[in-house]
Amino acid sequence: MPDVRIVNRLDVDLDRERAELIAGLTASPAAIAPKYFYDRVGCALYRAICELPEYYPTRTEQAIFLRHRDAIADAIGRGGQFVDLGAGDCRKARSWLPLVAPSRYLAVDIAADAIAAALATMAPEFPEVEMVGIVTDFTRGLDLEGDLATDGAAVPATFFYPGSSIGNFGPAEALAFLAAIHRHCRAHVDSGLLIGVDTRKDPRRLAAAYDDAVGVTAAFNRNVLRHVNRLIGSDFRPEAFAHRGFWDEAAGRVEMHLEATTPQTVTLAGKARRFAAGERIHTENSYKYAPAEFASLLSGAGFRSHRCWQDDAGDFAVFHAR
Ligand code: AVJ
Repeated sequence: MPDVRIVNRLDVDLDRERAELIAGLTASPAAIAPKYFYDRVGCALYRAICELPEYYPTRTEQAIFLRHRDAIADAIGRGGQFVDLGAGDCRKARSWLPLVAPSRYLAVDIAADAIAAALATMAPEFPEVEMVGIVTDFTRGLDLEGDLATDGAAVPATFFYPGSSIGNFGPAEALAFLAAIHRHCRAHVDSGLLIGVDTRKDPRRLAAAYDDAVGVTAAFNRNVLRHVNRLIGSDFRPEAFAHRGFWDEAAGRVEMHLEATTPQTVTLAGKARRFAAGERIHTENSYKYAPAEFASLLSGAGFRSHRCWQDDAGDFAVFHAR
């Protein structure tokens, strides 16, 4: 059996997670952090979203990766450690491993089941790669220093953050997160960041990508309430909330909300929480950046140089920064 190790750091935080969820739902406006989308059903619905005609980011990023794979692989270099932030089913990283040939692969994600299953199938395919899974919520702060290998000297690391997941952070938090990655890169010479970023574009396309015609995104959004019910023992009725997904030009972000369709009372931690008809729970922000805007975020975070690859339409951007 090849070497797979899973470190779970999430269990210790369960009480704090529950307290934060309850506080967010009691507040007005109410909010749920987007990390709660990804229970088993949520992961399956997100995979379905990625197949939707309206949801261009995944397939556009994939096309950029395919078209520029040699140039990107050259920028990354071979060997070292490949750190997959938000690895999920590890599908995206899997296609890079043969090109990048790392000595270690670190899959970091909040979804324990997903990375355990993925690493178990990947390990025999890459017997020469040490496989490590780290179950943690890195949106709270990225601290992987103890997990990165040092062979006497620091081993270079490539941080892989695809899919425009960076869009869930606001610009200030994104800057802080990128700066944390940059600090890791500085501590390990020859390290870098490979990141996918969704770009600003026609507002109608942005809105459609988050409010698709067959309602997969609506199901994904509503499903968060079932997950929350299991986590805190609340009694939300997902069917009593309508999906809202829209582009806010001034804020430069897509917002998703769940809107109560009727006045209703939910029991939360033993207390009644009233929702008026039309009252919303904010579930996600998805920021979009012009490539130049994101490039200045990278330099603000301390990265001295970067390369950028895009599709012909400019719908998505892939950056390698060091
Ligand atoms: C996984 C955060 C990149 O913001 O586009 C997809 C999640 N939400 N449809 C995104 C999502 C609704 C997705 N990210």
